[in-house]
Amino acid sequence: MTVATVAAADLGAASGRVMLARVGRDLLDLTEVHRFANEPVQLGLTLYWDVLALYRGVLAGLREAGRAARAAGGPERGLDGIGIDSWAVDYGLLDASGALIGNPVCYRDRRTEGVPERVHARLGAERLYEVTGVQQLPFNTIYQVAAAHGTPAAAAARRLLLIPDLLAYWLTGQQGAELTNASTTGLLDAGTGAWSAELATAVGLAPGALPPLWRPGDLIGTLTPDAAARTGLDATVPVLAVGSHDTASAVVGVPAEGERFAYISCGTWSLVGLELDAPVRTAASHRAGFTNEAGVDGTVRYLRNVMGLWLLQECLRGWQEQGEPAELGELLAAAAREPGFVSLVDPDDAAFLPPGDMPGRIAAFCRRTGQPVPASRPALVRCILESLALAHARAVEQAQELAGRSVEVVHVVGGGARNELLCRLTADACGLPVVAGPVEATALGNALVQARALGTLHGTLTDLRALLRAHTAPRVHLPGTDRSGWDAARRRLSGVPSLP
Ligand code: LRH
Repeated sequence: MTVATVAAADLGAASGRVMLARVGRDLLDLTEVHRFANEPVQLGLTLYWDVLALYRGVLAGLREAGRAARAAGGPERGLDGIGIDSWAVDYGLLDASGALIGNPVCYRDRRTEGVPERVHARLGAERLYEVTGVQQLPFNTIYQVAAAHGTPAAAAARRLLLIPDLLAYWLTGQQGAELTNASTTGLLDAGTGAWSAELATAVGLAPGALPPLWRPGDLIGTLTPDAAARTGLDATVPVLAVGSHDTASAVVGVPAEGERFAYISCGTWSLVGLELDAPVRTAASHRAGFTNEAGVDGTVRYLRNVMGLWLLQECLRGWQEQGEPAELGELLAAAAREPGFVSLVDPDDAAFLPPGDMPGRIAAFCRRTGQPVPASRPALVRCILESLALAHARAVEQAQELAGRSVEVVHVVGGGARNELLCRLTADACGLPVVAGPVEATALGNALVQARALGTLHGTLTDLRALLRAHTAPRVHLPGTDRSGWDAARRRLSGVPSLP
């Protein structure tokens, strides 16, 4: 086929969207056909995802994608392919009949507090890092499973499916685990590329609970009659494995040339790192909190989680809830006029992870570290964005040191690429040009991998990125020449106790 017409379903922690993409050797266009909210629900002590609402959103989006594709003269069956990606680590449990047991728990839930320490006391933190290569964030699947061990739900569980795989199961009836997302769980042995039976057993997973692995590009299955009827698509439409971890798809969607680049996939999180051929599993890398996640085509996503725009999103959500919403564009413009380097926080401080009163927690951080509490909303936003830019720069620098590779450009993709102030501050803090865009890198990466699986495109990630460069127009932010403010800020923050 010379043009592949595919749907990319991309589920983020705040919203989901279905994009219709048309991809050919000299064609790449993407249209958003459906967007829906993704709001976790606090019920009693637990924070859940409303995964059935996500499924409903995906079905509605696929229906819309098929309708739009047919109207534009696309394939008779509606679509040539469907790919699903989402945030990492979270999962649903199935009972012996294949039915979902309860709602998946959100990774920001507090159930894993203190759990990594318990797991490490038994298995050894260093050894876990050697086996999995994965950074030890409290919400990794392995700690969530350990936290739930002994509950009635865990006792009834026969299968664990990560979120995109759960949706693919409902669409096709096939169960599996796509590799890039599986690599975030802390249950995959990076040496063998297979699930670690030892780790699974150690946290109480039933034998066989972890399903066979799919690789990006594999055929998952075709639509069930029910899914076909609900989407108006033909039952022959294939669901294809893509980089189902959103960050893996986003990295495919980085329009880089060559290999001397760092990327920041910037949304709710900032995932900051390098694309490597081999993992870095040194003690220094472990201490610095770097992870080796599986990328598409056997690449390694060597990166660090920086708390990202979550800090700003939570402020906005809080103001909205109090009935005093802010207009983001105006707020960013005002933040750009604020004086710099007044107050800085460490965005990675564990206090910022759960939902809640973000301005209050930032104020508490400032008080604790002897800095002025931001006196206005613009001052608060300036503090958040400067702190994020510094954290980006620190991670870019550390990644280069730890991996022994130097970079000449930083690509910012995802929603954060739209935030000019953040991109400019990041360029200044890194002392490197920032190439900002595409905003929809994840959906583009998802669609490109599908088009290659369908035989429309050929070649390596470099070839896919050449197509991206020809069809997207990223914006370049050059760094300022005066580094003195940033250097002083770095020194100031490195004196703060919560920093490594
Ligand atoms: C970003 C992301 C990130 C994970 C986090 C849970 O959406 O997938 O890569 O660490 O969510």
